[in-house]
Amino acid sequence: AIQACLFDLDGVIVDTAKYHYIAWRELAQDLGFDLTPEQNELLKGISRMESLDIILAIGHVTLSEEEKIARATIKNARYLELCQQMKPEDALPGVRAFLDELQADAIRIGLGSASKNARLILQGLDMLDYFETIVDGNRITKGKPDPEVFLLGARDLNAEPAATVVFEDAVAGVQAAKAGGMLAVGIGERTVLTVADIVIPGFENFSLTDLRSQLGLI
Ligand code: G16
Ligand code: MG
Repeated sequence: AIQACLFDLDGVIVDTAKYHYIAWRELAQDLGFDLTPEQNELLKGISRMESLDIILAIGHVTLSEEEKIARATIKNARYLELCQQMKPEDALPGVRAFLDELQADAIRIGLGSASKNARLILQGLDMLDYFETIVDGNRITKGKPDPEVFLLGARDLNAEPAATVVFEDAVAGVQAAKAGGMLAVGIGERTVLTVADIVIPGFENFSLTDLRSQLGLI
């Protein structure tokens, strides 16, 4: 039986990638180069400082450690400013209904995100109360694809990894779930999320019964 479900934040609960993209693109342009939407894809699920390193490599720019921290701080301030527009209606379609179903079935719910802003974002969506535990970028020492983020989440919820389902839109996140011995539901495309147990386009018209049957649990 499913004991717990762990959710990634960006790309699963809400589309914050569009705000990350605007803020990262401004940082790149300040340094004299552009960042394409395709390049932004590479940053999904990746921590802030690792994302910066990838962007600097794209632009062939080298910065001192101090300068990197300063630029990342400006980017984050801009990102948070953009996130202020976020309202409860911005939760991705079907997510709330799916969380309601899990609660009604006493399946425990946690968040596993690389973001250091996870709490703020959930607050903006008015969704904090769904999550019994939040494992975010402030708590982990190793980013996805390391399983740490999800193993901590499962432990917090007293769930066995094999009875825990992870919902992830990023390749690194799906890999993290599988490395932790969990069931992985990819949100996106099968061709991209190759190691997921099942892949769905999103939570619209997706029920707990669908989850169980697609995972072969009933
Ligand atoms: C998210 C995003 C990443 C972002 C990371 C860190 O991860 O997908 O693009 O770089 O958080 O975010 P912040 O700068 O807010 O700490 P996830 O794991 O929620 O998809
Ligand atoms: Mg994500």
